[in-house]
Amino acid sequence: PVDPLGSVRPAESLQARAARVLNGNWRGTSTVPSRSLYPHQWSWDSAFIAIGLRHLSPLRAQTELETLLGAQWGDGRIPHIVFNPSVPLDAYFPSPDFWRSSTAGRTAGAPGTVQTSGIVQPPVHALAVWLVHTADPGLSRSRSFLSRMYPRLAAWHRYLLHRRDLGGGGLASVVHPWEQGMDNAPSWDAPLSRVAPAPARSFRRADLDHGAAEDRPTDLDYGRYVRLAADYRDGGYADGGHADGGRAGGFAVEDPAFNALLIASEHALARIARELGATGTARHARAERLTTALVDRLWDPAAGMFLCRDVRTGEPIPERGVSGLVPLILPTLPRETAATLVRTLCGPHFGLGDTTRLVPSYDLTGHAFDPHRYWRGPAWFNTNWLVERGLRLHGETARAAELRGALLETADTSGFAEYVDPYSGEACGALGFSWTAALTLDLLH
Ligand code: 9YW
Repeated sequence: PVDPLGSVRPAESLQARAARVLNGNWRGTSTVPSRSLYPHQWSWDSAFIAIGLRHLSPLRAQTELETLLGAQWGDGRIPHIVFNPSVPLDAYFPSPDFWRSSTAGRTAGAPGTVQTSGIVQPPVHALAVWLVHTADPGLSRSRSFLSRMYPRLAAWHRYLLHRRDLGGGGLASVVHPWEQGMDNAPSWDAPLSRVAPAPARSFRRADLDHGAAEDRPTDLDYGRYVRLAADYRDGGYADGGHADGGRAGGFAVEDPAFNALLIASEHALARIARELGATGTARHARAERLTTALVDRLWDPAAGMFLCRDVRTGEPIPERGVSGLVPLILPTLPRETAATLVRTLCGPHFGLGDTTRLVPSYDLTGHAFDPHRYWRGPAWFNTNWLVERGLRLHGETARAAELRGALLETADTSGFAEYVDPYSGEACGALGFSWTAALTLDLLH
């Protein structure tokens, strides 16, 4: 860069630019995922953001999580969006007047003071709380951060393990594709095809004001998302339980990434419990039982990875998505399972270190693969960060280092893009995306 007086200034470092993104997206008590596309607080975004923010400001990282957990419902659920009341209603769809949390969610204990959505997102929170604590234990203790967060996190996990065990096998189910966070992943196509779409004229997609239509989910997908969310709302956000396999006519899926993050968070909760003076043993034991259930129910030996399970049909969903690689973050995965996952990651379906430098969100050889459309092929930074962590955990240090290098380079060249073409690294979606910047900071430390 050349300033007006003609002297050359040193280029701003990657770290400084990542910090600038996060500062620009900070709204005083939380961070928006993207200034243009997502103007409120999102649940799993905030967890990833806090993991990066802790290197910049441990206080802000704690505040980010406190704000989110402050919007927790009485039944323990952490909503996937906490709405900012100063943002116009038409800036994002579905808006607070769609979810109507404080009225439709009253029985489930939705807060009256803040508007939220009524569905959830992956439980990365206990992991984030623990990592944020370790960045500045002194500050954390002086603010009683862990002792204030612990009961909320425990209630959150209780909600998922009891109210959401719709398959009856000990795992949590998602009742909407948005809950799993990978909105239009091909794994949802079959279970979603049974849902009657809401008519296109009954809602207006605000996302298309900011994002290219060919990079976003289709209108038909959106119609189905709207129908599922409206039905859940109209049922008072009640969870059916195992007896009827969830609610009649709805959508219920056991997803490997969602459950792996729950297990990783259960291990983190054990560490938090120890820090607070308990033993944490029962929590580690529960994480162990969950790991066994995950392998029993979702491991597919022929695919060499984990698959989603459709709770309605009881059958595995034969689509290879990055979600099925995320259990690599689990410390006590059987050795052979972890080794097979690494082989799958580096084989033709994901191509890591061969045809790709970042992990695509979906099978490169799959019938629905599209390198630009959202969760149907592009590489995302949060899932890649998880895989990098998993590789390191299982001793694959050279592969982890390569992936880390590719992530840092692509974050830089793409302008901290929301997601990228898995072959070329070309930026897609929004730029200046918060979790991309946050996880860049984390990888730099
Ligand atoms: C949407 C905010 C969210 C993420 C999700 C992602 C997307 C919202 O953005 O969903 O309107 O499509 O799929 O994982 O939390 O970044």
